[in-house]
Amino acid sequence: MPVATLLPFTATPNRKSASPTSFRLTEKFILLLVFSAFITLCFGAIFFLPDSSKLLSGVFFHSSAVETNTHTGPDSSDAGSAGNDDRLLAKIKKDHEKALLEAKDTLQKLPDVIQNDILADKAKVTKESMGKGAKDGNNLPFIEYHRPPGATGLEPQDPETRERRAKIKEMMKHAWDSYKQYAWGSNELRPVSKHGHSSNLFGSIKGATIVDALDTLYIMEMFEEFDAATDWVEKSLDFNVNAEVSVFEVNIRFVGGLLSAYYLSGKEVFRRKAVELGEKLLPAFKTPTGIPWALLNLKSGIGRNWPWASGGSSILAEYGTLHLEFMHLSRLSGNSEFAQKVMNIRKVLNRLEKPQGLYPNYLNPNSGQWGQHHVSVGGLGDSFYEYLLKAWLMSDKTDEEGKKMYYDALQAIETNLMRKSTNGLTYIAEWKGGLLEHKMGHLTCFAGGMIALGADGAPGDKTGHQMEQAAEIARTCHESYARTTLKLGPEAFRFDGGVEAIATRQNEKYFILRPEVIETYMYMWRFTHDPKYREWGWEAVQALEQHCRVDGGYSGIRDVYASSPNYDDVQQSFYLAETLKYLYLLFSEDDHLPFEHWVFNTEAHPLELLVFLKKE
Ligand code: DMJ
Repeated sequence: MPVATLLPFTATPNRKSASPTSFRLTEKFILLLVFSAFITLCFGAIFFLPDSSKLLSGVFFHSSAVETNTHTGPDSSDAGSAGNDDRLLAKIKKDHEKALLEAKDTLQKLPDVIQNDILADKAKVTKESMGKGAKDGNNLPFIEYHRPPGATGLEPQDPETRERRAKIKEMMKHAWDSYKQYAWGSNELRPVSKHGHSSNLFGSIKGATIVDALDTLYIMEMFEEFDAATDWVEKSLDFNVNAEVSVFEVNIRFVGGLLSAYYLSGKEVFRRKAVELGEKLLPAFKTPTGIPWALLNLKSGIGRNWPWASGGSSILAEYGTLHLEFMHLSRLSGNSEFAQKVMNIRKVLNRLEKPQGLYPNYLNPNSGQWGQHHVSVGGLGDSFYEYLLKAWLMSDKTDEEGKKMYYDALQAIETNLMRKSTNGLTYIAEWKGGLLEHKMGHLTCFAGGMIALGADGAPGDKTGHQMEQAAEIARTCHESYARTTLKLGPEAFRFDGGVEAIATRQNEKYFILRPEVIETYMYMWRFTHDPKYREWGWEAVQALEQHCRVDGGYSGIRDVYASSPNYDDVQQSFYLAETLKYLYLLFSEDDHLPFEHWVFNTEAHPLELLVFLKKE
């Protein structure tokens, strides 16, 4: 068919040749109009094709859901796919509108609200995934770990201090290596007979020395040893035991040790283990008053008190020394029960009448009444006072109740228990039903450090006065060492019968590597920088080396007045947790575990101030 028949309006019958150039102008114009109308029609038709939405969605919203539905769904027949595509397109449109609205909302929020939302979402995801995969059932919330300041310290500038600090690290190495060699996995080491030892305080829980020493290894940068200890905790630390433990001892050494190891290293295993153990201790609070039992069977959850404690009483220094650890457990587990339990202890105490403002050491958990009126800042009472002050400091000074209880108690102690000897030594006596026993325990010597730590916040301009008291207690405790033959302090010393700062009873002459005197030197050094505190600490180091160091570690001694040591054959776990740590810090710079960021639990385990943990 000739082209001309197809173009009726442009063809001219009389023309021999039909070349396009020979068209007239109007014909050209009409041809152009028809052609452009055709092109427009074709282009427009693309948008009416049934598959156009698919084409567009493929380009702009690559979605697997779209692909799945369009290719494999039950509606994939030609007839159904158009309707399906429309539904998908509508859904995509709706999702995008929702996302836009959410983005708009988010942009209107304050940055920390946005951050909190993100953290809550993360926590939810972690919790869900842990719920699926956790082995030990601890569903812990997500916590972003920040490396805290002063976890390790710089070398001291002064060469002598540097050398002394290095010596203390060598002592730690000897204590640790000996434990590792002869008693690995046991609670403590028998350094003379060279085997393991366990007191009944920990039931059949094992590894007290490992857990107690973790943070000391870390701050001394003994990382190889720290890793070996971590590995043991991961694989062998087991709280699923059918045994009775001391709630207080397990809390201060195990829970405290694990918490510090977590804060220093950020390793989740320590947080998990601390919370797991904390949960196992909770049944101890099942008493009519909520004042916990001293002893608890970890399997049955049955508690009881020491048979010797006044009429079945719980003990002030035990139930009063859970606060710091339990506040941290609530923080790290997201379970407020821990905090509620220890806050309730305060409630019970605040309802009670206190004789002369003093806290008796015994309290019956059934009746909520005091037992025997024995008051002491040493054994049975000591760390209760310490935890009131430290709870206030740890709360960034917001815990006004803790603050008031501490300073009121200290005032009552000053009035009723603190005395000066004939030759001017300040000491803290014990109070029995209104009568003073002029005896001071080695344990009481921690009070110098505590009073110095609290002096800055003392009400009524008493800061200077309390610093003087702290310095005097440090001097008295130093005298208790200086007046012995072996230059190590006795368990208790007296100020009666013509003696001052000397043990007079045979059963008070022993030294079991306790830390309290050195602890006070460390605090006094930090607050005053008086070189005598480092000198006194160094005297103790020399005595420890000379009389307590043996081939298989360090041993306590039975009589500090004897001419040569008679070993008790126990290397206490607190020697590594406290004594050596406080010595190391005494010869370190102040920015190593700075007080602005850390408080030490009563076993010298550093815990961060809670305010720094809120920042995530
Ligand atoms: C430690 O376990 C703790 O310091 C506790 O508060 C009292 N005594 C020992 C060390 O002497």
